[in-house]
Amino acid sequence: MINTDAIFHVKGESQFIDDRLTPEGTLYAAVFTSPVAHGKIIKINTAPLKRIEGVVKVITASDIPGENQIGNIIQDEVLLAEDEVHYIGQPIAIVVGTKPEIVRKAVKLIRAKVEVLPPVFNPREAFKKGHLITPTRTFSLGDVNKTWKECDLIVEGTVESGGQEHVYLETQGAFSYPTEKNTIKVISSTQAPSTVQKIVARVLDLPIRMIEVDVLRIGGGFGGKEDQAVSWAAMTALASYKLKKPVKLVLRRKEDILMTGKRHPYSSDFKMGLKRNGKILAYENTFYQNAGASADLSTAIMERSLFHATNSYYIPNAKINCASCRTNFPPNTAFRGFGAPQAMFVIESAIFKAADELGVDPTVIQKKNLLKKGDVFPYGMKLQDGKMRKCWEVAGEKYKVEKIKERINKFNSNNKIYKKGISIMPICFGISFTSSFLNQASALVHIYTDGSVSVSTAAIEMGQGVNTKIRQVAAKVLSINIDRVEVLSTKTSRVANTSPTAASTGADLNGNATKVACKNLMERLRKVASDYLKVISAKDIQIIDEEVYIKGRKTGLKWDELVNKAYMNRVSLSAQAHYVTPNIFFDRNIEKGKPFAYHVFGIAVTEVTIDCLRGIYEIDSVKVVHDAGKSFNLLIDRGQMEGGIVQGIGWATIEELMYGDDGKLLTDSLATYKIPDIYFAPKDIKVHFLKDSNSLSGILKSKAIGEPPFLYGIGTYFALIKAIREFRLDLKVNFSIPITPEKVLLSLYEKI
Ligand code: MTE
Ligand code: QUE
Ligand code: MOS
Repeated sequence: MINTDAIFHVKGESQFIDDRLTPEGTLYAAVFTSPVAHGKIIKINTAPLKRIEGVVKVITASDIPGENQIGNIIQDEVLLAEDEVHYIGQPIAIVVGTKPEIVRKAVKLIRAKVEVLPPVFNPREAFKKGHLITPTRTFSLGDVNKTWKECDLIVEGTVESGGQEHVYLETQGAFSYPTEKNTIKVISSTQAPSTVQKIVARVLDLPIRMIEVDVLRIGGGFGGKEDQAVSWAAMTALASYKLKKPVKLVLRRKEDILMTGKRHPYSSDFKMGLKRNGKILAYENTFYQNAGASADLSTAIMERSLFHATNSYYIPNAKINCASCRTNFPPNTAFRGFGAPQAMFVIESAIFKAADELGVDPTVIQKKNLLKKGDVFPYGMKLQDGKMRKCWEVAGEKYKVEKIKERINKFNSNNKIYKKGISIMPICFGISFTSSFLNQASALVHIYTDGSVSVSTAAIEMGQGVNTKIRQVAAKVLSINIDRVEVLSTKTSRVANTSPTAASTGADLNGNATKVACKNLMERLRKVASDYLKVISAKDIQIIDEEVYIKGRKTGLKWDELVNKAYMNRVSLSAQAHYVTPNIFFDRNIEKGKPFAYHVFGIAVTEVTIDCLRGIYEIDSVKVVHDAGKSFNLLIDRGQMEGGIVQGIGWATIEELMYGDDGKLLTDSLATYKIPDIYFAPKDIKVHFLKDSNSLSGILKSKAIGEPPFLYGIGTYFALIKAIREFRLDLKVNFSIPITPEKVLLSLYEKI
């Protein structure tokens, strides 16, 4: 079944914030932001704006009726700066006027007198100064200190990974309008409508019930529209509350790139101890997370880094440390993988270095330490199944990895200018929000008297196909044609207290809630049928493909008639259901528990070719064996795989954020910040979903698919390093992402 939205997207009929018809009298907002990375505001001069026709109002912090505070997990972020600014692009004032062009022009005329204070951009420097978002945390298993002396080899090193801009197709934005009695409706491009609702209420000093947030769909989020979607919603809500007019704010691409947070850059240390045969005995590391100027989701992201520090390996002695460091960048935020990619790049680097010193291929160490059923993670959870090793075996056989290696060796000895490299990237990713309370969802299902059905859940459709999957679940449980089912917009007045659509849990949580609601409705309908057909027990009634059966015998009663009978008999055709992921918990006092419903596994085999004259490279193929459980939508899951892989490769290779010494982002457009296009994407992406797999707690036995494929992109880094090595044996690897063609070229020829 294809994604319900696909045809509308292609025809340009899908509505994003800026496509929605606006009422007459709609005003537009633009944001005046900090020109310096750290400073004290002396004076803001808005006088020149008085001369501009069409400017209606300039809003600053003093206009806020409630709290000037938008921090969610930690309340450390103002909506509009008051006396200090902490990053370039931090909002200071909002200009509201009759046209988008007018307010943008007006913003440029505002003058800020700011006393510049020294900024900090490096997370290690911030750490030394004690600028932490939260106290450091450590996960540990066994005893690393006692183990080092048992090791034949100990490798140490540092690893860097850069940030990443989300480049969702639809930039951030919101549209708010006032209704009766001071209530405000907010149309927001967000993954977290309840967060937006709660914080808008806080800013306006209104009860949450007076704010309604509605999201039809968003043009991509990738994690960037959880907490980061709040500002624009709050600004438009504040303006419309003050002016009693509809107000719209949709960022331009450049504004979005400059003002919003990105993936967290990490700077990390590792130490790994092994036996000569490649068995890892001990692993210790420290992540210095560059959090930016305020917490946003940094603490939760830091936690996921801790959980994924040992990737797909069993390591009996591990000590994982993480510090979330406050710097003068925009607050960094969720991005597909949520701290796991940064953590996995570190351990894969450690393995690569250890393999070098042992004189073996990294795959020898990878394979030797791969997780098996019953192994314990540093956070205390036991692995429930043996699919990790299964993926490794299947990949080896299916893609004939040894044959590829031979072919590559031959190619490399026959070519001077072009060199090929291959890598294997195993992944193991935990599914569930690591904050257990977030693992809940509700659904509201209505059957109308014509037999058509609407479903409302907490899920946000962002291109990942969750609405299609929910439609499939409803149609399957109700046993009706999928065309009868509509998934409605995600609205806080229909489904309340929602968790963000994140952590890859959208389909699992909301699909399961939908399933429960539909099951309840079916039970009622079977009772209606048994009463009408005078059958003693409703258990003997089946409803299959829109027909009613008694013990397998057709009755002639059809779905629409049955629904109508229920209505005429005053039986409710609406159901609300709540679902919670069973048996998960995590105790942060001892840093142990069972935080995940299950794990997703897979292996990617990546082949690359570099041009050693020019440093440019091509990704020949990425071949994956992936455990998606029992997928019920292979088309969507394949789409998520391909998109995730390419996005992960982008982070590892060409997406490079560059800043001036003053902290100004220089790569502020898609001309200077290059993301993968179709020519850069792997020539060949093969995806094999592991057969005979299922999941007990995923929806309809499937496994979550959203984030894990991103992690395969890390393999491209190591394939490139291997290829460079073929040209230059004495390459000193400095483990650093992204590995741009420019860096490849330099590494091929620079003097060591
Ligand atoms: N796919 C598309 N097309 N657009 C997106 O914004 N976000 C990713 C992933 N796939 C995203 C996407 C991220 S970060 C997550 S957490 C999941 O989708 C969220 O959706 P799900 O929980 O329904 O998988
Ligand atoms: C993965 C995620 C999220 C997460 C934990 C994960 C996420 C998110 C939160 C979160 C945590 C605490 C809060 C809150 C949100 O945790 O997206 O509001 O108080 O928002 O493992 O993707
Ligand atoms: Mo995804 S980073 O959990 O929105």
